[in-house]
Amino acid sequence: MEKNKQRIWMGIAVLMSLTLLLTVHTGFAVAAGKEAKIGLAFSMTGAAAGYGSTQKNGVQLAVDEINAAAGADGLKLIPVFDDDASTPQQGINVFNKFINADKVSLIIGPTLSNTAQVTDRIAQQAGVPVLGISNTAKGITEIGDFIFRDSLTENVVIPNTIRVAKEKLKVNKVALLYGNDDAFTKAGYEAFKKALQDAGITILNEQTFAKGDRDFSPQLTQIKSQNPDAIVVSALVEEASGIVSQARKLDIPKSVPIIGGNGFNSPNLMKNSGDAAEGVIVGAAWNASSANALNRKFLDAYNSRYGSLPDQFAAQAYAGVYIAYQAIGKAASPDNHKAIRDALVQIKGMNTVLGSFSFTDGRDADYVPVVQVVKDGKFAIFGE
Ligand code: 1QQ
Repeated sequence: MEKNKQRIWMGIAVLMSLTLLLTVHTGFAVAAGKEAKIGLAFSMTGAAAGYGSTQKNGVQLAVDEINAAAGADGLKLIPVFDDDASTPQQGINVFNKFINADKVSLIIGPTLSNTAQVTDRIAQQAGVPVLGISNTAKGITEIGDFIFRDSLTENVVIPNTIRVAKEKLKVNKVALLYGNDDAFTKAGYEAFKKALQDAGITILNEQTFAKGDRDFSPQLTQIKSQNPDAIVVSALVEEASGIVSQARKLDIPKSVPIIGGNGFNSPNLMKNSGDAAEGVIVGAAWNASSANALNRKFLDAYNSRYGSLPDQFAAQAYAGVYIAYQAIGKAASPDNHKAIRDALVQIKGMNTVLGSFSFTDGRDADYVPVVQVVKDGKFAIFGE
């Protein structure tokens, strides 16, 4: 009888030390040895397809690193990718599938704010956490307390861009051109307008276009006739590329810079517009030249796997997976959406490829933006 009791106590002691060992090694007290599905809704087709493929690359790289490091006992991620087709309707289908069929721990995406402003309501209602990695329009995280993002908003990035442009380029009067059929391009326009007004810069002219437009010569001809110091553009990369190319074809000289918002942050701008893109100025949440050690490692790993350097969208995706993993790992179980949400709120000063990362009280990203200029076909830090 005594012997049996002793054995039971020994068993308990061994179990406890094993748990302790696992906790010390992985940092995850309870979720060790488990798997968590994450849903990834990216635009692989449609108007925002220029962003989806590098987002997917960034996620895949982070997931593979995490799973390799987790070993046999650690928490592993199972990525479930789906194409949101750049439309709210397809975004809704994908979110419903992630929530009801795949039963994911957390959703990363969708690519566009225009889609997120609809899909995130579904996740909020279901109590499933969402981490946006490229949504920059205002109002996304206000949808509810399950909605987070690691992308800096246009309201944070644009005032900084305009301030630096005014200082360095002596911009006093501009023309403003924006897409009026998209939540992001409209939010970018409003952010630019306010930043320009606050900086005391005159807006000579406001022009609009829509997704899928190919000919911007009517707007640009009018803009040219008013001799602005710069042209300020809020557009997704397809339309941005057309505007940049056609401005130079219409002989608006490069001494009149084009200043863009987040839609310009894709290397597709240079691929599509070639030399015309030289000198374009764009505020961003990340630049490849960031000296942070984690970032150097990320650049090498991405480059050796995909044969190209990552863009801002890949970096935000890669950081997003690590942020999600940390929160899921802290939760009692990958099914406990509320605990994952609560763990996301706690993330402060996390070392990521975006720099030291925290969420604001409003679940937006809190880190420092940069201003870039296109130089020799690449995004360089403006003024360096
Ligand atoms: C948004 C954006 C796009 C340019 C990124 C894909 O910032 O929709 O919010």
